[in-house]
Amino acid sequence: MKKNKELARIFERIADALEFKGANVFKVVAYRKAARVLDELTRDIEEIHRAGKLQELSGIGAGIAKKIDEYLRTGKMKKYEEATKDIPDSLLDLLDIQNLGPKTLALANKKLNVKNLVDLKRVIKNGTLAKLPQMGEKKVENIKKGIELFERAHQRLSLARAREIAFSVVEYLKRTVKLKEISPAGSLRRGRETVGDIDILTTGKDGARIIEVFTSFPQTERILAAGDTKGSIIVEGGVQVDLRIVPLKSYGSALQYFTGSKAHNVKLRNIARQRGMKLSEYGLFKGRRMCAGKREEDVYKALGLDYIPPELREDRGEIEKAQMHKLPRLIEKKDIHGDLHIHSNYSDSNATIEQLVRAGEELGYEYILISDHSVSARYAHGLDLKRLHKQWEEIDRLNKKFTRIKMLKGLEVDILKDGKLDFSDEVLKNLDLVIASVHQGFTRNVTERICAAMDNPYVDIIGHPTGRLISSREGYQVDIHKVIEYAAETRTWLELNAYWDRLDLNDVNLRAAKEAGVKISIGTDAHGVEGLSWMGYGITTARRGWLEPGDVVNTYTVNKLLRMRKRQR
Ligand code: DGT
Ligand code: CA
Ligand code: CA
Ligand code: ZN
Repeated sequence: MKKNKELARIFERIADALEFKGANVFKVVAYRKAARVLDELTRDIEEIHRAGKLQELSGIGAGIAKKIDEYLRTGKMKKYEEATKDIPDSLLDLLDIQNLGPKTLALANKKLNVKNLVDLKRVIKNGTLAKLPQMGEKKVENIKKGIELFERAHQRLSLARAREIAFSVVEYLKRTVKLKEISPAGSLRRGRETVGDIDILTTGKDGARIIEVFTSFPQTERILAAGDTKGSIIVEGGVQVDLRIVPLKSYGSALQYFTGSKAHNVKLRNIARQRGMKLSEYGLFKGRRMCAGKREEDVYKALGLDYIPPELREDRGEIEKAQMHKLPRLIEKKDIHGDLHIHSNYSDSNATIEQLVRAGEELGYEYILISDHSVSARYAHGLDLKRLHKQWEEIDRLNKKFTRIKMLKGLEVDILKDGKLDFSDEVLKNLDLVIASVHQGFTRNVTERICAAMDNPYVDIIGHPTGRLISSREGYQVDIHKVIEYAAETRTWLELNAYWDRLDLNDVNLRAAKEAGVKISIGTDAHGVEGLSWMGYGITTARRGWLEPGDVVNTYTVNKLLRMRKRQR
């Protein structure tokens, strides 16, 4: 039934796009209707197509039938490509906002360059939307209400928050009832940067009792469902947590199923079918015989696959690699020798260098890079040459005191609006490692400026290369593929900034960087001692980007790290 949903979505998008462009209402209505018919259809559209009976469906006329046929044969639909060309998805998404019609949106796009939700909120706040012809305060007020609803429906949690909530629920359950096995599942277990709802899986005899305990979790705001095998609650801040209870003999297959992703599961089920087996959350079966179910590893094994770590389960080629026994050996926490992006109270952090080095030592690190902001980052109390020298003295002094860990002298220099850096090479060459980052002029030739910075032999790392903030900012106007290419050419390292609201580069870009032969440097961008613990989000994201120890410079010893710098070669 996968194609039913795909086609419904495509027709919905065509309708959105046509509406946005101000097309004839009847056409728009016809596409919306086709979308609804497909969405609600209980039979598989592929079967109906094979039987040549598309036009017998009520609500599907000859024109639409032809398009369905085109899509099912070729995997493409010309009309869709035509209609949505030049209109970004982020813009069409906004049509789901109540009280914001396509005409208004088109006008806001044309006159105020609104392309996404962030833009829309900006033009509401600065009053320019209200000043458009036929708008006014009242209408804008209604749109604002629509945005609130839209956000509530589309809200996703940060990975950090989701981990925190899941951890406290799991600890509470373990403390309160006896459980054999318990684990988070879903997107949280796969380590996605944002999580829609939290899924937890457990085993246990007395299901009703476990659910009762679950729904009495102290931070519960509302109970959505409470049965013998499934419970669903809303906790503080409107976050949904689902708990499922399965028999021990099905724990592995259920964990596999509820970890997802959906696309990964679909492919896995097909492989089972090809082998004459049936895979579900209850187990892997051949006829009535259960081939695997208790352990997740066994499910993969019985399908002829190597075990696939949850972070890879996105149907991005991991199943094919597992068949060929060619999965990457993903990086782990224990491979990391140090943190390569840390701020101290010399710029905008509240931690002293001594506190930071103690924290690094506690984590078992061999080195940490002290990388404060440079002089032009005034908002962050950036360092001028005099204070930089003072910091070096302190680092030298502490390096004598702490012998198990080495503090490296670094700096996060600003890439200025003209592509220059705010310290000369004469200064930079005395540093162990230099990070260069964009903190200003987000729309001004960012790609060129970053490439110019990479030309500098003393710039080792480009910090947070796209500049996005997951919760609130799309990032600079940067051609990340050009940046990756040029990083490979100049042998500059790109950062994986592990701060949970950045995770920049993201999983997809990390993989592209790896394939281009670019080395990755992971830094927490800690602005306090607690920040050092964000390394875990970095590792998870690195794993989602298929990174192996050899792809990440934090796995080097301090000597190798310094030897591998651009300037040594
Ligand atoms: P989220 O919550 O939006 O961040 O994403 P997930 O992946 O956690 O999705 P969710 O919570 O809807 O479902 C959890 C997992 O359960 C999902 O990754 C795969 C599995 N699952 C749920 N519904 C279906 C389904 O209809 N078909 C298949 N094959 N798997 C499903
Ligand atoms: Ca989920
Ligand atoms: Ca769920
Ligand atoms: Zn920065």
